[in-house]
Amino acid sequence: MDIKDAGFDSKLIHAGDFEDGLGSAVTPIYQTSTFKFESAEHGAKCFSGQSDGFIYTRLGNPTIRDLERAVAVLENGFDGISASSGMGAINTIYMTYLGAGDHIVSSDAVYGPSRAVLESIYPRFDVESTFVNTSDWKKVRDAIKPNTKLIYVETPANPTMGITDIRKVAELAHESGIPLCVDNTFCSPYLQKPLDMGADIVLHSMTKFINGHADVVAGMIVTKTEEHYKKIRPVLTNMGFNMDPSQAFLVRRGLKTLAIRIERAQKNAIKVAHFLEDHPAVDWVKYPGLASHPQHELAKKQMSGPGAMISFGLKGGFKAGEKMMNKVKLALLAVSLGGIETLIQHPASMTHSKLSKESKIKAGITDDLVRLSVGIENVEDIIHDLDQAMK
Ligand code: LCS
Repeated sequence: MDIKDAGFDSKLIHAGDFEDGLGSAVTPIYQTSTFKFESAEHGAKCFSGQSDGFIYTRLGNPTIRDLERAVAVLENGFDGISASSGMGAINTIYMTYLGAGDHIVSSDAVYGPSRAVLESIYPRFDVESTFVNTSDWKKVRDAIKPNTKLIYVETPANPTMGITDIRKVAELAHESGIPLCVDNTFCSPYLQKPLDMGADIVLHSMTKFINGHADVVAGMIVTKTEEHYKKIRPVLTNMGFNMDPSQAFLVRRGLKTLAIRIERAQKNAIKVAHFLEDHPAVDWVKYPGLASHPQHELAKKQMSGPGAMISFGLKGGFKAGEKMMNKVKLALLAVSLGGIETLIQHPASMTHSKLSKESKIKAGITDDLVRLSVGIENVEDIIHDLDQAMK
């Protein structure tokens, strides 16, 4: 059976399997920096691309290739390119598509550093950025300029949980001949497949749901076509944003249980979101699974489930949120997300603290916003913990 024809859960277990001739049940860690060539001619053929043998781990390695092929199959893409971190993947995309005099249109609410680098580092290379609320596709249309070379969307957005219509924005991008890149970290391919909806590139911080165990930092890019793959891969390998084999091994192991982890975390998150919405101390809750979410209908259309990320604000504002975060006992007061443990954090002073006050306000990252990544503990315990902390 071709693994591409198998069900998603079967792909999670078997996609990418590397045949080493030893019958290994899982792809082992090939902890080697370099690979012996059979002959000088073979070495030359590996470098010219006439042979696909491994050369040097920065360029490729069996443990890493296994993971790249697996995530590419899960995203219905052409192939994957793994990175040292989510930021390694993101900067690879920026560097591939943006040069001096070019322009990018990006969601205004994205992971803090994804925006901060465009505001603080890329202007040095004469790259210009426009940040808009991509939940309103007309704002994307109006921001496109003759020198726009990339449209970059994060949906659901970190930390506002705003949702962007991937199909509509892909259509707009392609009318102007611009590639669309979607950061799919909050969903993983289990809940959302941007390439099937018209995106050209999808990327992940695999530190989050894909690995899922808060024990590794990693990134991945998957392209829809060979053309994009061939453009991106040499940028990543030559910049040295590559992954390490032991990192790849851990992520591949975590990936196998993605479906059951997300199912459980999501089931918990739905209950937690309703609990928060009904709680007298809570001012607002933003969760794609609640009818009160402004893009609830769109979320139902393009995501197969609402996920495990929730943002909310307390009636007492930042001071109350701060008190609550200091009182949780089960949840960890920590950044990152998408792991098996429940995490709580304050984006305005933590993950998004490097953005200017004005950028934060415009993007909806208000001071009262508390972000929750719901884990797979017993939901009664999560709710009890939040309740006692709010009291
Ligand atoms: N994209 C999204 C949506 C993210 O949430 C993150 C990290 C990244 C990219 C970057 O990935 P990394 O380099 O860390 O693997 N988000 C974090 C967060 O919200 N808290 O801590 C890290």
